[in-house]
Amino acid sequence: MDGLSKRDDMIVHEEQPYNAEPPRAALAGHTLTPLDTFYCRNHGEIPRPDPETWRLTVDGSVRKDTELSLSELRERFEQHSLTATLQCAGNRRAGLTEVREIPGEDPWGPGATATAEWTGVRLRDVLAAIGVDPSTRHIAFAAPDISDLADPPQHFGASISIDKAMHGDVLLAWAMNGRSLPALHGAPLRVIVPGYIGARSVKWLERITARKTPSENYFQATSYRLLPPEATPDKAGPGDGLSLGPVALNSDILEPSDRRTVPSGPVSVTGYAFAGGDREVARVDVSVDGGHSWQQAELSGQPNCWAWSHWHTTVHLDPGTNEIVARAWDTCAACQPEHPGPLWNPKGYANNSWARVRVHAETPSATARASG
Ligand SMILES: Nc1nc2c(c(=O)[nH]1)N[C@H]1C(S)=C(S)[C@@H](COP(=O)(O)O)O[C@H]1N2
Ligand SMILES: [Mo]
Repeated sequence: MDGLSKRDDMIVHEEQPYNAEPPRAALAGHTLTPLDTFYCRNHGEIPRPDPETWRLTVDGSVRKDTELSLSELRERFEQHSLTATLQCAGNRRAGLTEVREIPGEDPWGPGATATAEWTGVRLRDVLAAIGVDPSTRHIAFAAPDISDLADPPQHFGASISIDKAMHGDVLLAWAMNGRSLPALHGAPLRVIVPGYIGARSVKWLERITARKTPSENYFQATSYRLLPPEATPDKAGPGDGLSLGPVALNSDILEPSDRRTVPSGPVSVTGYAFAGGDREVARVDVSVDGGHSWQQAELSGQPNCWAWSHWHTTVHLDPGTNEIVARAWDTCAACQPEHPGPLWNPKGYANNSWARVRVHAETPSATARASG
């Protein structure tokens, strides 16, 4: 698919447009997610701009409207690489769907997040070279893919504040894990807004606009906003609810998988934790008694504040059904909330409740008999 095939065991939420996440265990063991395992979130048909004729337009409150080709971007600006985690606002929505149904939204599991090393140029350098008016408060991004979630259908877009845009780690990226960006992930150029919900990292970027107000695009003004539980999404209009930007502290368990049978006794547990924003993961606790007692997991360490940390510990499981739970703490000493219930919202965003998997532990002899 588009010169990039995804692994066979992807959990496909939609074929058209392609929306898929890997099974949780596939994310375990690597800080950088292999390209065939990286989740994919699309709202319209995948565009295929011709990199030769493609141009990036920079307009709005700038000194002079400017068009840049890929080679001009490469030649005029210093190249910058950065490891950053992308996390969809709908990551772990399935936990909210269990609380109450969420019509029209796919029940994403914990795999709508992944990490890559992105290479490109700094948005800041491009804006500085073109000259942005001091009245500018927001930088908007636009892409050519059309989504019929908006009525009438609209192209995908987003915006971030000028302060975030001027952070040297916001990238216009053409490469991912050392390979040119696959079509599915936004070739020839995408934005990477580290620490923010994935929706702000606009793929197939074709226009950057300096503005006094946030983008009026459906995906900035209406969607990707957290509505109060009693709101009806169909009736929500531009500006309703909370705009989502920095990701909230989150974690999940990657191994063992949910509903797996494991030998009783010592069982290795791994997972990821992502602090979001520019915070870092400070600690991860794991419990096998519903949170009465906890043990601390070993953190692999984050490459930087924009990336997840993997973690690992060994728990002791008695024969029978066990629930393993995990919770992360960040450098603000914030902890994940225990239950998804109070977090429920009509579009199913930002579920960062404790991670839980249920596993069945069998005495090793029973397991050997079963598999022998
Ligand atoms: N042009 C465009 N950019 C987009 C999207 C999209 O549908 N169209 N989806 C966004 C969302 S919601 C997420 S979570 C990330 C997913 O990036 P990925 O598909 O490369 O994993 O892309 C973002 N950028
Ligand atoms: Mo997303």
